[in-house]
Amino acid sequence: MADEKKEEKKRKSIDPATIEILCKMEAEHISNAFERAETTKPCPIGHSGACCKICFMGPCRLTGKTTEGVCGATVDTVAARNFVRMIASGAAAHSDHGRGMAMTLIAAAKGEAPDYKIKDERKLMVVARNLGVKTEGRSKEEIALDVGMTALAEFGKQEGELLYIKRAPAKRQEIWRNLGVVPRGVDREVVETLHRTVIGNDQDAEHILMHGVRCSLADGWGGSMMSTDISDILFGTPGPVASRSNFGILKEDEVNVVVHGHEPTLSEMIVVAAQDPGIIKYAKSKGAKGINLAGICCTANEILVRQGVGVVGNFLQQELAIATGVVDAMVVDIQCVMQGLVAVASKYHTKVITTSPKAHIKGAERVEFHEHNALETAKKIIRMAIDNYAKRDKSKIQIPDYIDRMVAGFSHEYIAYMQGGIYRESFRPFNDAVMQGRIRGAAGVVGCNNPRVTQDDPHTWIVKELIKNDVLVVTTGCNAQACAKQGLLTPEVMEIAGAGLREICETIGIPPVLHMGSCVDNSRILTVLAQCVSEGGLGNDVSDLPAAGFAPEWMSEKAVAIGEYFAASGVNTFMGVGHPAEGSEEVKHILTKVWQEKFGASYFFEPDHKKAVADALAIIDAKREALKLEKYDPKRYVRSKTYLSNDYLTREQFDKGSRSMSKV
Ligand code: XCC
Repeated sequence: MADEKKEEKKRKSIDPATIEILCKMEAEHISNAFERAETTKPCPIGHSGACCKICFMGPCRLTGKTTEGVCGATVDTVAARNFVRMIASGAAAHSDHGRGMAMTLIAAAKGEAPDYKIKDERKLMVVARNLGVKTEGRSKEEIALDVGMTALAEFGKQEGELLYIKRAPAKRQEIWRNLGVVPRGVDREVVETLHRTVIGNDQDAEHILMHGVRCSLADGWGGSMMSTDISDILFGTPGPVASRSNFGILKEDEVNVVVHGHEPTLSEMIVVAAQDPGIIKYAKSKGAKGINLAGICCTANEILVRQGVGVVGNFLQQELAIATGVVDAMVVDIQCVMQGLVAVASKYHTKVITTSPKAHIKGAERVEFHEHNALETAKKIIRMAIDNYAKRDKSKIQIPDYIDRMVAGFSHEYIAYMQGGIYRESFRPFNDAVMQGRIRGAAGVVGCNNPRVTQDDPHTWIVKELIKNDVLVVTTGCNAQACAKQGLLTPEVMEIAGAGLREICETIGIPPVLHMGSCVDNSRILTVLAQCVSEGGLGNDVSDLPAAGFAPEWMSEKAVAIGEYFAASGVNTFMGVGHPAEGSEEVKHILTKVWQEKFGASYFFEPDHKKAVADALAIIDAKREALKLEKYDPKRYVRSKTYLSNDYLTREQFDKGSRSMSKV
């Protein structure tokens, strides 16, 4: 019977630790997202983008014989409107996060947030230059203040162009200018998306979708990019760091504090507070051996890539983590936090603590976080967890014995550094390897979990298939965490990589799957693409590069915004699960055929992940042919006998103290 249950659960996840906890929760009659996905089927009309509820004459369900809403809106208009509203929400989420980072930088520069310091001066100078901020003869605080103010102004800018657009290749900027989609200010594009899609306004699918592009670019090349840059300035630019993942990193004899959400501001302080001798002493006074900090979703990625803090799991594991019975506090900030956490926590001793002024959950405890007393708040939260430690019900404890090793923290700066050292950093070796056919191409595999597909299966199948085919993979978000759990973020994965890719990775000293950070750090991937173009030899635009993007298990509106800005930046992008505008042939046509003509890349929604990879490889080969590169031949390069050593973890010059406190 137990085996039967396990077999049934295997359809839900490929992760044995997840399966073990799903069986436990079923035995304890505790609901979770996997189970709710069984009982709550998607509404077929909303699922296809054909439900219009933007006014109160409806909602109008454009299905069957109903071909227009009460106002006369067609399914194409309705599906396009729904689609760009997803983009607007996603862009708003990433960008509001970016705005928060700019405000933290300003507060730090003014001395109003004494617990935050400028950790990466080198990055501060680079960002200042990009934003046109003067650096000569000024203190780092003065520069940081201007960087923060300039970034903040980008959100509310009404005219002109976002400053970071200049980081895209010149040809791409021209394409955007000619199409009229260069974003002005981040907030303006989000607001205009909502305005255009109000009842009786923009009613031409292509016209609506073109503004969706503008809005998404304001996210990728605006809010998200600024968020990444400022996080690096405040907390350090990531470099490789060893860590571990999955439920096995939770400890039975220590106070477990799990941070979850997206922002690094509080979690960075929790990392500091967890090492405070007074706090550790307090934990010991309550019978615990110490404090074990771990993360879920993108808050986890933020403190993983900078501090080496371990990852409990990705999106679908948040409720399950509590069901191990050993999470003393789950500290959440913004985005991707399930309301179901509170119900699960009510069956255990776990405190769910909300911290953001923008997000509270009914029934959770609340400790509102503000920058000016950050460390104090972090300590208060950890003390709450310590006080809760003794309340565990020992009969309910079950920690699956799965721990996976990983190496994460590949910022674009570090990847460039590995290809030439501090004085000659570049993308030349990578570009040369692509030109010779040793590396066939590159792919970004990113995005969420979705219980409508087997958790982590499409994610990791795609990554493995790509590296087998000599395609270098960069990853972020919940895909990165899926990869971690399957051991795909270790140097050993070189064993399954194609010979050419393996040879180059060994030479450079990087694994074939590079964890670049959180979801806002998809902006790092945009920067890498721009760097590959400017390095030369692979065309003069992103759309010339043999590259592709995937979000095989997406569920969030943020993922739709990300996919859109990748496609509009010239990367053919494959989303999994299903098409949110399935009900409109016109929208599907525009996102694929018309986008291909306008942007040189299509926005595909392909639920069959095996087909998506086959299609992407065909596109990569076609790009190679258009560039007149060596035809890719998997047998051309043989496997070398050498093996990558682990010494790339000791690059002290790059580390510069930013990862001195790994929890592993
Ligand atoms: Fe959320 Fe960023 Fe999606 Fe994961 S990948 S489920 S958005 S945590 Ni961005």
